[in-house]
Amino acid sequence: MFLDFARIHIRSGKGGDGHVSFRREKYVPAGGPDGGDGGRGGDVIFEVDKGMNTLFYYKHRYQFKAEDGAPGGKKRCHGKNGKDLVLKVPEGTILREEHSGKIIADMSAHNKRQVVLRGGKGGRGNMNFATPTNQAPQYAEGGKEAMELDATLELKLVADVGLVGFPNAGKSTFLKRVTRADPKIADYPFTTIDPNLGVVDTGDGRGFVIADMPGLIEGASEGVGLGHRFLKHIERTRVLIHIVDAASFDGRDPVEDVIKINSELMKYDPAIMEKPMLIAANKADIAAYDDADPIGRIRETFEPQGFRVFAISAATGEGTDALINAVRNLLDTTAPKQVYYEQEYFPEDEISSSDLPYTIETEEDRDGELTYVVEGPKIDRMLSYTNLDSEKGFRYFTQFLRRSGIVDALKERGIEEGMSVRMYGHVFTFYDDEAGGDESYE
Ligand SMILES: Nc1nc2c(ncn2[C@@H]2O[C@H](COP(=O)(O)OP(=O)(O)OP(=O)(O)O)[C@@H](O)[C@H]2O)c(=O)[nH]1
Ligand SMILES: [Mg+2]
Repeated sequence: MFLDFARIHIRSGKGGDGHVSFRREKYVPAGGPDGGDGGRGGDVIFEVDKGMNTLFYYKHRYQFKAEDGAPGGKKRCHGKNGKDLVLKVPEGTILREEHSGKIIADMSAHNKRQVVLRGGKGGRGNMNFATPTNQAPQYAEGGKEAMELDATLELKLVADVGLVGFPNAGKSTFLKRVTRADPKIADYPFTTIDPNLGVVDTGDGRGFVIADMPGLIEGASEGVGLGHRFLKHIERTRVLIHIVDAASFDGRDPVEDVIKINSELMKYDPAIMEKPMLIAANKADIAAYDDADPIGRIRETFEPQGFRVFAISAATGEGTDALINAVRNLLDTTAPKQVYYEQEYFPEDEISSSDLPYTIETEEDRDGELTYVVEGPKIDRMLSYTNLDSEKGFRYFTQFLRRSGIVDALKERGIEEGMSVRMYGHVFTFYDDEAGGDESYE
């Protein structure tokens, strides 16, 4: 079954916790800290699978999760890294953040593989925290949080040829005639409600893919009818066949029909009308007997405008070979033009400082020195994605602390310059520089 839309929830792996332990050797009464680091959480990666052409796999699956990193062990043992989760999608799949609709990844053109969510870093074991004043650190870093988000997958069809036209014009009948596809055909409008794909076998190995679309109607570019949902699929096709019912009995004029559809396409996206378009005057088996000569009028109107017009009967097959040949030749001379969407949602930047639960506690050591301990999931996450060793990263982090009100909250709790602040194993010395300078990092 063809499916061009799915909703999923993805989550990367959490980093493994760092370990707290101390070396135990014969004859060495108190060994140094030897707690190892936790493993990295797995990434969530999207990858194009050339063999897939539908999102059906995602119809009944919703939760996708990469593996968590394993905790560190004693004797400096590094926890195992979590396995990445690789999600296969058909070429032309667009991944969006569900709530904003922003694009995270367009799996087309050169983009065959994209890391979408990074796993959390492993926490450092206590072997990293020995200092001259504290040779037996009792703490280790927790593994960093995973990232998760709700996403939608949408398949932009990658067909060479798109069929456009009013409902009932004979698009599906044409697809069935020239390919092995078996679309639903009926003599009432809006028979087709999902795009159908078919492969034209030209016998010389140069086959191509045709996409049959639901019929368009006036106002489609503004969302009227069903067809507008599928206009986006037409964007990626290279050649269009505009199928018009030349034998329409219900008082419609085929020349007007072609003009109306073209104007909807133009309104939706002028680039669509830059694609080569062939006009197929369909139902020639009946239209040929019409005294008003509809096929002649279509030719007279559109050929001078540079369109090639083919009289065909999708029902009998008459004229379809000539049309298919013309399409084949056009494809040979038109370079594949692809629309590629740039990423506009970066999961790692979306960690906002608003809505930020955190706790502040104080610890007193034997000498009565106070350490402020600040914890909260977003702080934890922030630390896992920020490189505090780089000046830029450190500045970013301190700005975050200030913006989020944590600095003010610490002051309310009576912190003074020179006191220590600990956040998930990182120890900072507090300096409040009124001019907005940075706390320094020990
Ligand atoms: N006589 C004749 N009838 C045709 C021809 N092509 C299609 N029809 C008939 O026209 C009706 C509509 O055909 P479809 O192929 O379903 O039309 P469509 O363009 O796919 O319609 P939608 O899916 O609603 O957009 C059906 O009853 C077909 O049998 C033709 O060449 N000659
Ligand atoms: Mg149809």
